[in-house]
Amino acid sequence: MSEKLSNNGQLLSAITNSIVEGEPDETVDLTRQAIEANIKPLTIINEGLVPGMNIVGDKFQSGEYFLPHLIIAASGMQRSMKLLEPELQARQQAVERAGTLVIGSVAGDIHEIGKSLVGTMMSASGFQVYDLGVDVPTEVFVAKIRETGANLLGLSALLTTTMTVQRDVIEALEEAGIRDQVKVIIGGAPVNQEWADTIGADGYADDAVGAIELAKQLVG
Ligand code: B1M
Repeated sequence: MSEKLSNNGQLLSAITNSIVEGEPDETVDLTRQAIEANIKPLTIINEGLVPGMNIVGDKFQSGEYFLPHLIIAASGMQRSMKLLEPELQARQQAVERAGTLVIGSVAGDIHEIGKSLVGTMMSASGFQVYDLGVDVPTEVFVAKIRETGANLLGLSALLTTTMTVQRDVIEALEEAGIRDQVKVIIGGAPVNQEWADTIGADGYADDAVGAIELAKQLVG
């Protein structure tokens, strides 16, 4: 159990350090303290948890950390997200259904946290959300759009090797004759607006807040 930290900045830095040091129990405990200290959930995510994940990613890339470090860091963040999701939901005002979103991480990609954050925030902003999870086969996206009549599709890809699958999904929508019925939003660390333009997506968002703004522009 971590000692109680009173200062908000210290608390956020301690959350970051607990992720980097691979102490998931500590991460959860500090997240709980941050919620009790009335720090906004998005601040806890963006200034506490995500910087930690980025440092872990950099250390993995430089060879200092290995796969188990990524897995432990992700478990701390995911457990904290479970505490933060109701807080995120509670702080958004209930609004009229803005649209229906099908979202998932594309085939071959098991990165879950960013995709789930986008799904939660969209749901809290009034969208009906069908989260298909990770490593979603292309045909499952197409089938879910048909089944639900969703007007938005969100495709997350965290790897340079899976970002090309976002294009495959758009091509599959075209082949199925339903490309015109749905706006496609893409996101994830290796993608950008240029990639969205290249593959004919309707838009790219850098983060969850950007995804909500974009979705509202596209179907609001
Ligand atoms: Co992986 N991984 N990983 N990983 N991992 C990265 C992505 C990497 C950048 C690390 C690095 O080398 N620096 C690197 C990718 C390099 C590349 O291709 N460019 C990498 C690698 C190489 C791998 C493996 C290949 C490692 C291996 O096996 N040798 C492997 C691949 C597995 C697979 O998918 N097939 C792998 C595995 C894993 C774990 C399973 C261990 C774990 C994921 C656990 C889980 O999700 N349950 C993991 C983790 C944790 C990471 C890092 C460290 C953190 C990712 C994360 O959760 N970030 C990551 C490094 C990094 O990102 N700095 C890394 C926090 C999250 C809130 O941010 O997901 O970016 P993010 O989402 C953001 C935005 O991107 C955006 O909004 C979100 C909120 O702000 N966004 C969207 C995301 N989706 C969106 C969709 C939208 C809009 C916005 O609209 C639809």
